[in-house]
Amino acid sequence: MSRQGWRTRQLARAVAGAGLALASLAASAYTETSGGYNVPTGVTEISREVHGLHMAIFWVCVVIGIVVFGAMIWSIIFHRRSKHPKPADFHESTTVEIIWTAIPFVILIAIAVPAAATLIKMEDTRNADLSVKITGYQWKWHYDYLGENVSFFSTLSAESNRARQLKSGIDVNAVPNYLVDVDQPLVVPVGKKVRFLITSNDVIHAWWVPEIAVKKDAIPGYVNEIWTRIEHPGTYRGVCAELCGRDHGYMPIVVRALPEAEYKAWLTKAKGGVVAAAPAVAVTDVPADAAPAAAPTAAPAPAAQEVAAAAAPAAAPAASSKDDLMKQGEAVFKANCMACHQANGTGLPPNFPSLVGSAVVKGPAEAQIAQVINGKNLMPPFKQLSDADIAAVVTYTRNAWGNSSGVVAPSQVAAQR
Ligand code: HEC
Ligand SMILES: [Cu+2]
Repeated sequence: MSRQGWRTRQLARAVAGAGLALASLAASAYTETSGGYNVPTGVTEISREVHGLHMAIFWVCVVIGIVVFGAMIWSIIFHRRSKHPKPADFHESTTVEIIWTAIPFVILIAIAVPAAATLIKMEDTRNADLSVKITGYQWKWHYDYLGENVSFFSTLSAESNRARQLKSGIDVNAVPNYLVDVDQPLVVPVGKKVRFLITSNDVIHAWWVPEIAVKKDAIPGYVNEIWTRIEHPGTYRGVCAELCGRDHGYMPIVVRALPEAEYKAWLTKAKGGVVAAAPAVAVTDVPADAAPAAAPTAAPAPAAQEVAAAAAPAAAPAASSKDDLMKQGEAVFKANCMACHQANGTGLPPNFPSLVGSAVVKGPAEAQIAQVINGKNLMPPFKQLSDADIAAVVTYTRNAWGNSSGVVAPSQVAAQR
């Protein structure tokens, strides 16, 4: 076989390989609702419309691309200098100028009409069945079910948070839903119109969940509105879509859509303050992918609560309020402090000090409260937590792991704001 023939075959093989790779890429883009390379079709009327618009405009662009590049390539080949050494010399053709203004104009109008119709639909937040206020924080989300007296923070799941630490030694591929899992998902009912009021407490964030085609900026001092009506029970994940500082990549969003009855049950529990139990109620009707993620986060909270409740019934009022503070404080600690100070309080020295026997923890409560409210060096401020949560977490750190430095009341925190 000649060297030339061998080269040609190698080339043909490479081209065929690349073609196959492209074809499978295209196939994955079209078959998956998400996780592919295309905009997902999603699970709402709006998300399907957005997908349809995206595809229609994509094909318009493909046709324009073929026509424009075709004309260019044709001119380059058939009017090259060796064929036409003396170029044609013409200008100011009114007909051509009208045509190349009119055609793009018609194309733009043809695109704008359906796009505007969908945009108007997205903006129509009237007659919502429920409203949830979403507030962006550096770096977590807060959900407030308006009029229901249910509100909570949603932060990166403990597993992801541990794995993401520098030199954590954890294989992130082994962490389910790495960086797109949270401790407490936003729970909404299926088939109901849910209005979102989106704002921020600090810098600009953006609340983005591709499968429901909701992406809105969260801007301090403004309230943006948008809505969704999810058709299928399931777990839908998203992320903050506005560069918002150091941990921008670590404030994911999880929306769990439940059948109405299960949502009601969850809401009733949440009103009793047991928000962490959400996934436990949910697992029955959500797709299989949600179950493994739900189990580890869901299990410890109710169990811990039951144990604590069982252990405490006969305690005196003062002692029981300390127990309550410790119990609440542990939950607040796990959600906000554990990544740096570790579950057992020993921290990750030298950067993140141990709280076991720490001088600050043993010292006056005022100094420790001030440090938690305002932060210090690498420790971020936690002023967004309620007085009760700060009192609880300070009490917890002062009395867990062999520490014993007394109880802090919410009123002390309020006085130091
Ligand atoms: C992003 C990591 C981080 C998080 C999250 C964090 N801390 Fe800290 N914490 C630090 C760092 C760093 C210091 C040391 C600050 C300094 O003195 O420069 C510190 C110091 C402390 C100290 C004083 C310890 C000592 O001996 O100096 C206490 C008490 C404390 N943190 C409590 C908390 C509590 C309570 C929370 C949760 C509400 C929390 N921290 C969350 C990083 C963190
Ligand atoms: Cu953000």
